Amino acid sequence: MKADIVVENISSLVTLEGDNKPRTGNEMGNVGLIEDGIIAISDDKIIYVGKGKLPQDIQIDNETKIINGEGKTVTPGLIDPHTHLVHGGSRENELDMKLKGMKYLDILEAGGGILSTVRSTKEASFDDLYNKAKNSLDKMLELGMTTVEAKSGYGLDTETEMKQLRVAKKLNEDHPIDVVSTFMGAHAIPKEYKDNVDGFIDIIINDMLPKVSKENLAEFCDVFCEEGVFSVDQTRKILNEAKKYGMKPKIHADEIEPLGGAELAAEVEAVSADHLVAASEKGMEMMADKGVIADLLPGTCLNLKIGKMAKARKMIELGIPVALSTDYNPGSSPTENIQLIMYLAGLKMNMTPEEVITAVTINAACSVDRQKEIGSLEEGKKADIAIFNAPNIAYIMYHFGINHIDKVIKNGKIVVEEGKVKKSQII
Ligand code: IZC
Ligand code: ZN
Repeated sequence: MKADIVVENISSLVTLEGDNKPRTGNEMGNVGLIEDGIIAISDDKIIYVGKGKLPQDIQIDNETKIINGEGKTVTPGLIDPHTHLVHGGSRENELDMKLKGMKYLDILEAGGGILSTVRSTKEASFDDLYNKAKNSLDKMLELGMTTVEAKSGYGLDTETEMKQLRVAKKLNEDHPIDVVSTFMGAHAIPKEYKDNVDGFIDIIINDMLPKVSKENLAEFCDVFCEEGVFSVDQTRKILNEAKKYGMKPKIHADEIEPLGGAELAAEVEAVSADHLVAASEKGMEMMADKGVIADLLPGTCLNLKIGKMAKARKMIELGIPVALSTDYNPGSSPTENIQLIMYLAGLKMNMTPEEVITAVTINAACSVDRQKEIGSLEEGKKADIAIFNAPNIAYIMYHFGINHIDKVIKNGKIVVEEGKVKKSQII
């Protein structure tokens, strides 16, 4: 077979080779590292991963692009399984309130927070939302991300929820990054339903879910299960309905208050429970038992000034597969920078560099149910590859606050060079 691209002499080739299952416990530290590695690509697939030279049956000719991997770390393209990518406006006006000590849920209660972004998103046209989200996707690609989950939830009415999801679908078609969609109509309670939450849930169940499903706009369904937002019973009801349409459950669980979101995630066999800063020990044990992925978002904890982080070490010890995300959104985590999240996971949650890489590759792939195609560098998988200007993975997390990406290969095409999106990729 002929190779179109070969990356050779790779100082640290991090393959994550394995069985396409979420990694737990000690397995999270085993990243399949090859020193002096080599990887070959044909069309959009990986055809060889190994050490030293290519075997005889892989041909190269003068059309083959050869990349020197000396001094570089090569990993699977990074995957972000939790973002609120598509939204209108920004919320820098809340910074002052936050610095004066006002809490996230109090800002929401006063009609700001998510509800402020709902107003901006309703006002925005399809093109406004598309262009803003595309800009973020370009930044994400430059930071090494090749697959990103994107939630709705800034419409809270059927039409605007569907507008957000249609934007995500179009971006998935147009942009090099793969966008995986999640319906999150249950993200906040609209003001007009403040005293009639069940009325709003009826709309989610009887209007939004059937229409979103009919247009095939979402693969997952998520609910913000939190004090003053949706209760455990309400979350259960919505997710059980979503399952009837084939949507896989995710939960914003125990982000601020210990409501029992982790327990519910185990009960409904959610693919992931996200945040979990306030999760109970029993909830964590139940998640471990059911194999629910803990998707942790340390950037949000930092930015909300909540003064603590999810107990990543405890979760790994209990055998919960851990993934990491930016939670990119205009309120609690306005950053596209997964490399910054990787740094925080290490320095603030004591995850090792190996565990962190596992959490943003194979475990993140499992969190968006794409583990058969992406998340590791193995023969037959998609050629989604991040090449870092770093001799090893520890260096990426140690030298913090900058972008370490040299190149990104997506579907077998070089889409980022010297840390910048190639012009031909810009639609
Ligand atoms: O816009 O504040 N936590 N949802 C739940 C968010 C944060 C996003 C936001
Ligand atoms: Zn979120």
